Amino acid sequence: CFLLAISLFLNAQNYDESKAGVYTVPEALVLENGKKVKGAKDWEAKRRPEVVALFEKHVYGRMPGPPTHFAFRLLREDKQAMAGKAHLKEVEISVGNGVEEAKINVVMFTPAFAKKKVPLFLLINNRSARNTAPERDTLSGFWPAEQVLAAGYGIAAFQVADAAPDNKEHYREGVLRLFPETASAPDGMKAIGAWAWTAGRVLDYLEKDNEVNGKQVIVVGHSRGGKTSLWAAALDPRFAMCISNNSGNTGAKLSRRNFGETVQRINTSFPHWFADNYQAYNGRESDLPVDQHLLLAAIAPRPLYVTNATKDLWADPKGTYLALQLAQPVFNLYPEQSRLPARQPEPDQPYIAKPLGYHNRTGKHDMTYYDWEQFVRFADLYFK
Ligand code: GTR
Repeated sequence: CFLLAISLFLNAQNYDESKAGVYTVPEALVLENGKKVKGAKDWEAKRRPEVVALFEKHVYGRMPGPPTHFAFRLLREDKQAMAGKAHLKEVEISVGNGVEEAKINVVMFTPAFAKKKVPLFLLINNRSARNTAPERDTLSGFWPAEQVLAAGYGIAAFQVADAAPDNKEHYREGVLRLFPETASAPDGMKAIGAWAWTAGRVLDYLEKDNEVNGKQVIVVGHSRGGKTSLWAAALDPRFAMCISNNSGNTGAKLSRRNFGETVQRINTSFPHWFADNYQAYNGRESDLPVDQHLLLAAIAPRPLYVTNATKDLWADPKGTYLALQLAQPVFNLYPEQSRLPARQPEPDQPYIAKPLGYHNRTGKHDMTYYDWEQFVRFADLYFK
C-alpha cells in the first residue's frame, strides 16, 4: 500500500501552471561544439544532421535505409467509388530483406475528375481500420475522405499494426523482423520508428502512382500517430508538408515543461515505442540533448501544422505552442518567414499562414472534421 502510494506520487502528472517549472531548452541554432549556426546552409550541413542523429540515438532509435526488396501490387480498384466521385485503390506493399518480408496495405482515394496529379494526405492510422475502410460504411471525422476529395486532394492511409503491432509483446512482428539487430540495440528503433519508416515506404509507392503528385504528399498523424508524422517528416525530406494532431509528449510538446504526460510516464506505459536509450531520461528531461522544438525545426523549411484540443491537457497545449515558437527561428533561416502570434491563439481561432500553422480546438483528444477543415485550408496555401 505504501509502495503503491509512492509510485502514484512519482507518476502523478502536473496540471498546475505554477509548477510547470523553469527550464532552458537546447538552442536550435547552436551546434553541440558551441559554434553558432550561420544560416540555412549551415543548418542543413551541420546542425540539422546533428539534431536528427541525437533524436535517433536518444529518443526514437536509429532508422534503417530503404529495404533491399520492395514491391507492390494492386489488390482492388474501383473507378466508380463514392458514387462515381472517386477512384479507389487498395495496394499491398511488400518490403523484405531477402529472408523476412512484411506487407503494408494502403487504402487510397483520388478525385475521379482530377485533370492532373493531385496532392494527397497520407494518414498514419493508429485507430480502428473502420475509419479508413474502403467501403465507406463508417464515416468519421478521423479520416473524412469525402470532404478531403471534394477539396481536390487525394487521401490515403495505412494501419500502424501492419508496420508494428502497437503493443509491447508483439511490436516486433511487423517490419522490425527485417532489422533483427534493432530489436536488441539500445538505440534501435521500436514501434514509432517502424511506423515512421513505413510511412516512407508508402511514399516510395505514392511517388510511382500516376494519379498522385509525389512532391505534394502531406503526412498526417493523430496523437501517437502525430508523434510519428513529425518523426517521419523530419527524417524524410520528400514529405512536402507535415500535420501533427494532438501529439503531446515526445511529439510536439516541450519535454522539459512539466505539464501533462512526462517522459517517465510515456516510457512506462509504452516501453515499445521509443529506443531503450530513452528510458535513461525518465525523470531527467533536462538532461536530454534535445527537446521537441528541435524535432519541429528539423522539418523546416517544409510547412508544418500543429494542433491541440482544449480538454487534452495531457498533451500540454501551451507546451506545444511554445515548441512551435522555439522552432520558428529555424524556419526563418529561409525566405518564407513565419510570424506566429506571440500569444497562443485562442480556442477555435486557427492561425493559418505559411509556413507554420496552429489551432487549439475546443473539445477532447481526437481528430475531427473541424481539424481536417483547417488542414485543408493550410494545404490550400501551397497546393491550390
Ligand atoms: C496516450 C499516450 C499519449 C498519446 C495517446 C494516443 O495514452 O499517453 O502519449 O499517444 O495515448 O495515442 O492517443
